Amino acid sequence: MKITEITIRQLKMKLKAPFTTSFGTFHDRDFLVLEAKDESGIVGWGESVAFHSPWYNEETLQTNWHMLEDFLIPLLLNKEIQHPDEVNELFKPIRKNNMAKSTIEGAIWDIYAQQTKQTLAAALGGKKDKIEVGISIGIQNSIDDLVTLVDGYVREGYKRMKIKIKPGWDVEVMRTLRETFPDTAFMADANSAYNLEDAATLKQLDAFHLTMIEQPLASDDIIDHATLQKLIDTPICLDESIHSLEDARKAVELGSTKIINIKIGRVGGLTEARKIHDYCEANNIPVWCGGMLESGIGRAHNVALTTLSNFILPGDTAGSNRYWERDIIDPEVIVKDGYIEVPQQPGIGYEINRETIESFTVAKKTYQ
Ligand code: OSB
Ligand code: MG
Repeated sequence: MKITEITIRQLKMKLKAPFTTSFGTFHDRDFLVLEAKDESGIVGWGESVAFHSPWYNEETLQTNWHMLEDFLIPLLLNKEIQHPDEVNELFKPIRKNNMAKSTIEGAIWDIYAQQTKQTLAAALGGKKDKIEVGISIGIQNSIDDLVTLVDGYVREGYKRMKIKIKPGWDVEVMRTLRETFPDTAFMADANSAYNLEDAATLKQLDAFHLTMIEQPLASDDIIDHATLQKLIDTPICLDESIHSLEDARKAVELGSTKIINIKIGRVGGLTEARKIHDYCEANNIPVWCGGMLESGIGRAHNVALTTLSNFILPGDTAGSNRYWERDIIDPEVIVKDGYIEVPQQPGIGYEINRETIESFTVAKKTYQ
C-alpha cells in the first residue's frame, strides 16, 4: 500500500463529568484524529491519545502535531509498504514520541485490515468476539459520592472497578469500598503519587484484596517498584513506566511488575503493543488494555487489541456513554453486562460520523 493523503484534525469534546486523577482534572478532551488514504481510496483512522498538557507523559497534542507534520508524515507519505509492522521500522530514526507514531500506525492498521477484508481484531490475531471490561473512576469530593458512583457501575455490570488514589485518598476509601461491596473486583491506580517512604501506607491496602495496584511510584522508576513489590502482597501493575517491549522485559525480569497495562499510544502503536502482549503471554504476565479517555476511534483500536488471548483481565475501555453525550462513531461503543461485542465489519469496524466529527473540529490540515 501507499499512503497518498493524510488529514489531521484537532477535536475538542466535552466530558459528561470531570475526571480527576492524582495529577489533575480533565473537563474537556482535546486531541488529534488522523485520517489516512491509500492510492485506491481506502480510508483509515487513528487517534493521538496525547493530552492538551504534559501531565501523564511528556507528549502533548501540539508536540504530536509537530512530530507528525515535520517528521512522521514525510517519512511515510507515498512510500510503498507491505504490512503495518513496517511502520515501526520506518519511524525508528525518530526517538520516542510514541503517541505521535501510534496516531499514524493505527490508521495504517485500519487500512491494512480493510484491504485484506478482515476486522482489525482478526488482522492482529485476536479471536474473541466479545471482550470483558471494567471502568476507571476518578477522585471524588467525598467517599459517599464515590460509593454512589461505584454502586451505579456495579449495577451496569462493569467487571472491575479501578479507583484513582492519591495520598490522603487511599486507605479509608478502599476500606469503605471493600466493606460496602465485599464481592466486587477492585484495583487502585495512583498515577505515580507515592514514593518508597509510603510503603507502610500502601501495605495497608493488602487488607482489601485488590486485584492490583497500578503505577504507585515514579513513571521513570522500575527499581523502587521491585523493592515495593517485595514489601506488599497486592500485585503491582505498571502503566506509565512501560514504553516498549524492552521496558516490559526489564520490569518483568527485575520483579517490578506482575501485570502490565498496555496502552497503544504509550508504546508507539499496535505492533509494539502486540509484541509486549506476546512476551507477557510467554512469561505468564497477564495484561489488560488501559484507556486515555479516548473518542470512538481510539476506543475501537482498544477493543480490537483486547481480543488477543493474553488480555485476561478486564480493561478500562468503558462504553462511549460514560464519557460523551455523542461519540464520533456509529454505532457507539456499548457495554452490556460488562462486555463489548467486537464489531464484525472490516477495519476498526465502526463508521465515522462525519457530521459529528466536523462539529467538534477546531483545526484541520491535509498533507499530500
Ligand atoms: O492512568 O490509566 C490512567 C485517564 C487519563 C490518564 C491516565 C489514566 C486514565 C484512566 C482513564 O485511568 C481510563 C479511561 O477511562 O479511558
Ligand atoms: Mg494508569
